[in-house]
Amino acid sequence: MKINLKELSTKYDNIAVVIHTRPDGDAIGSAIGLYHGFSMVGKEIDLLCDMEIPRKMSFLYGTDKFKTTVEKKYDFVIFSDCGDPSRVGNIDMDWRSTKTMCIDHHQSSTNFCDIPNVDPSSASTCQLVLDILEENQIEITPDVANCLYAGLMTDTGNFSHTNATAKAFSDASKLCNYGACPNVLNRRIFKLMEGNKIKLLGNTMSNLKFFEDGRVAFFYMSLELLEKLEVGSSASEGLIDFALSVENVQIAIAVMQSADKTFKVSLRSISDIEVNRVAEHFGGGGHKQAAGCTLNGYYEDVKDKLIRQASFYTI
Ligand SMILES: [Mn+2]
Repeated sequence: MKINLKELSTKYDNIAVVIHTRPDGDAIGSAIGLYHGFSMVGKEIDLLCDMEIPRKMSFLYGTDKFKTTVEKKYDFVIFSDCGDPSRVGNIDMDWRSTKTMCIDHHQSSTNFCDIPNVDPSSASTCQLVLDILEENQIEITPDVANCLYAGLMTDTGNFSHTNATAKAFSDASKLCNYGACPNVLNRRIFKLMEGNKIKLLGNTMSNLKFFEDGRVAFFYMSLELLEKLEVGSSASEGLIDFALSVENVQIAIAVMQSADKTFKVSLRSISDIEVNRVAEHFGGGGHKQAAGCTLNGYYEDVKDKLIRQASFYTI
C-alpha cells in the first residue's frame, strides 16, 4: 500500500488537505474523499481552500468542511490536485517546515512535496483518491462516490476530452456501483446555469473575436462587465467551451480581469494541440487541452501576446 491512512493518522497530530484557489470539482471531490478516508480510520483532518466553494459545487456532501483560513499549525499537509504551492492562493502556511505530500495528476506538477504522488496519466485526482480509499479498504458511501464522480466528470469535460479513457470509464463504473448518480451530477454541474451567467454567456459570445483565419477564438471579460452583470469570477467557468465549439476553432482563449487588475487567462484546445505550452510560456500550466496563466500589463498587449503565442500552435 502506497499511502496508509491509518499509519499517517497515528504518525501526525494535525493533518490538513489543501486545494488550489478557484477550486474545481476535482480539487473539491478529491479533498472530500481524503477527508472521508481519514475519518473512517478515526482521524479528523482539516480541509483548506482560500475561497468559498463555488455555489455550483456546494451541494456536494462535505463542502461545508472547508476552511478559508489557517487556524493552527499542521505537521502534515497534503496538496490535492495542486501542482505547485503557488496555486493555493492566499492560504497562508509555512508548508516548507512541515512534512508534505502531493496527490496530483497535472503534467506541469512541480516536485515540491516530500512525498510526491503525481500520475499525469490519470484523468483526475479523484481517481487517485479512489485508488487510495480502495487500497485502505475504506467503505465508499454514495455521498463520497458522488464527490469523486464529480471530479472525474469535470476534469474529463463530462467524459468528452481525450483523457476520457477506458480507465476513466471503468472508474466511473466503479463509482456508480458505490452509489454515484451521473444524471443528478450532470444536471447540477453541467446543465444548470444561473440567470446572470446566461447573460454573461450572451455578452461574451456576441463579442467573440477570431484570429488566424478563424483558428483562434478570443473573448474578454472586464471587471466592469462582471460587476455590471453581478457575476462572480466563477461565472466564467465553462464559457470557453462554447468558443471552442465553433467550427474550425483550434484554440479558445478567455481573458478575465481580476479585482487586482491582473488578467486570468484560460486556454482550451482541440486534440493534438498542446495549449499547456502556451500557458507555460507565460508562467502558467495545466493540461494539454485545458490550461491557464496569469498576465499583467495593458489589456491590448496581453491580448496580442496571447494570440501571437497561440498562433505558433495552430495547425
Ligand atoms: Mn484535476
